[in-house]
Amino acid sequence: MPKFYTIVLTLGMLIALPTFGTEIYNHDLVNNGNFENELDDWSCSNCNEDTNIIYDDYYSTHYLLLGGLNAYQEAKQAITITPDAGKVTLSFDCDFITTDNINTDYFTFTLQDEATNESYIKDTIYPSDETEYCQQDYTITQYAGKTLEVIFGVNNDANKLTTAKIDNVVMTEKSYSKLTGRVLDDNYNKIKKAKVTIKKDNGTILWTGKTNKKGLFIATHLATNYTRLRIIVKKGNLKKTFHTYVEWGTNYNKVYRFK
Ligand SMILES: [Ca+2]
Ligand SMILES: [Ca+2]
Repeated sequence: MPKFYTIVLTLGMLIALPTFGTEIYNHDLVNNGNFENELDDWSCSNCNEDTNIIYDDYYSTHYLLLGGLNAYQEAKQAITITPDAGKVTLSFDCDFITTDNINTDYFTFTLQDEATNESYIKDTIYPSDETEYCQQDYTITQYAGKTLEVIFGVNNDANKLTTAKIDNVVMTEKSYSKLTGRVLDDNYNKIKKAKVTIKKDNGTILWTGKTNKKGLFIATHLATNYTRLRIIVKKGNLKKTFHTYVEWGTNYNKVYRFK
């Protein structure tokens, strides 16, 4: 663990703030990914709010509809992922609707580097694919720190329209987890000043500290994913190893009891 984090943790406990600095986070990076604010935050080529944002009465939601004869319509948004993001996922809902059978029509989803235009993901659906379903889920953690362009495009030739409905574009960034542990003895009494060491299963130490006068310890920046942690608690002659699974971007409250 970098020294900086140790200092932050110590101060955090002294002044009873749970965490500050780089905290756990678990949030959506896309602005207006549900198109409820029409095309705000999206840049659209050959499309506009009047024709390409549709209100669905049944589901009470707006969505983006791309597709116009003899045109390529495209909507895109640039999104920057935090450099130390723990896990990043991208998903969207999409229906591909075509009356054509020629593959000069298509829907394409592209994830590309804004700086270099390098494509990291390029998925294309053609009329011959005979699907109406193009919901996609991607894990894109490897692009942390980059600014990415999320691009939806629909191309049409002059005859027989092809469209794509797009909604709920979500890029979730999760970083770290936070574990608040309460250490109790056999009689459910809190144990103060117990030494706590948190290790990965392979023995790497992730965090060390002590329980406070309420018998609590607060371990932040546990940068692991679905990892079984060893929580080693020691006070006098008492020593016990507990196990807890943690996932990115999640708060945990656990009780560790000697019995
Ligand atoms: Ca919507
Ligand atoms: Ca066509």
